[in-house]
Amino acid sequence: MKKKSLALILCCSLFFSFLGACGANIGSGMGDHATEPATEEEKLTVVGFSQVGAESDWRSANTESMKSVFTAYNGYELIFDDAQQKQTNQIMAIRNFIQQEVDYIVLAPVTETGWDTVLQEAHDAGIPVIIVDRMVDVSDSRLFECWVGSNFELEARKMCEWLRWFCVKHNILAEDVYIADIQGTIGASAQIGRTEGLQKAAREYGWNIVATVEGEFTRAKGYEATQQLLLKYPKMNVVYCENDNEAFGAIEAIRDAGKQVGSDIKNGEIMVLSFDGVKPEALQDVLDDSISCIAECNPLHGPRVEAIIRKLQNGETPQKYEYVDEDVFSAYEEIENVIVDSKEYPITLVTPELIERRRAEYDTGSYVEELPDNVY
Ligand code: GYE
Repeated sequence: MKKKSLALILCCSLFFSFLGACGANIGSGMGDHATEPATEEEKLTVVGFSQVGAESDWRSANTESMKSVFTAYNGYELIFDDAQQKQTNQIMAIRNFIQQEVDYIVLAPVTETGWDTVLQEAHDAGIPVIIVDRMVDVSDSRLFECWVGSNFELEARKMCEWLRWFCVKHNILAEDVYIADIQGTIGASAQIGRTEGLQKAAREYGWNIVATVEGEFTRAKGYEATQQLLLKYPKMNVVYCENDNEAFGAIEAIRDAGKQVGSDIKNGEIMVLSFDGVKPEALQDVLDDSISCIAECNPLHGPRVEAIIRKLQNGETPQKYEYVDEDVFSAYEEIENVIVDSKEYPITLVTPELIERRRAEYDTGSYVEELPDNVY
């Protein structure tokens, strides 16, 4: 894409310079957009992106992924708005985008409900809306073009299958499993799916859920919640964190309470489970047995949303709901895969090499720019 854009922009520049329109100034595509008024041919596509906030590593990677794709170099002007986890801010941002007559609105909604009115306004203004990450629950699905994100309940079910097999392999009885669920932001699709997946598995396998508490997807809340849970529920031996940042807080709280983090729950360790697997630190925790298993949640939606916008610009109809493929990470070789709804999902073994790769990707910025296989 970048190469194509660059080629196009260079061609335009050359053409106009031959006509004398641009004088001798034939610079890079990025320089042209930044310093010169765009010609009709070079007009940037304006995208308003309402982002939830900056609550987690997942979110930061998601923001970076969007920013790295929607650049002037690639033919876009991105108007980015951080809603600080508040739906009212998102509604305000969307209204501003409508007033500014952006070409596309991209919404990463904080919760599922409460979007009908503002999306109707965008619809009436003729601005296509693309939903990314969490879903919206609206009465008329024509209020948005399409959605791209993760299957959060599937993530949870893969995780629970891993836990089930771990218990089988280590002779841990279901009745001896005491789980606390530290939930994400209540009403967010990621919370709803991950909580439901656990509840269903607990019912099916006979695990005890000792508590279900809010953690807002943050490290601070993960710490605070775990601290209180440890005091209230001495039998708790599994902390099911609905994202990595909560898990980082939970690990710290367990250690601060003088207890051991780890998978050996038969001998008093407290197992931490998590979702996302974004930062190398999270994978390192898996290797160190501080987090026993992570169900991956992929934040690299920038190229996916861009592919959707290109389709819309070409008059094509994108798929209404696009789920991305995701891994499960663990350092236990004995569980090679899990089966959910008759489909087999491999478990990716976390190794020092895998962590190094992720670290290098982070250091060079290639993690956020990575073009996932299933985009084109
Ligand atoms: O798992 C969490 C973030 O909606 C998938 O939100 C996203 C979740 C992600 O804050 O870390």
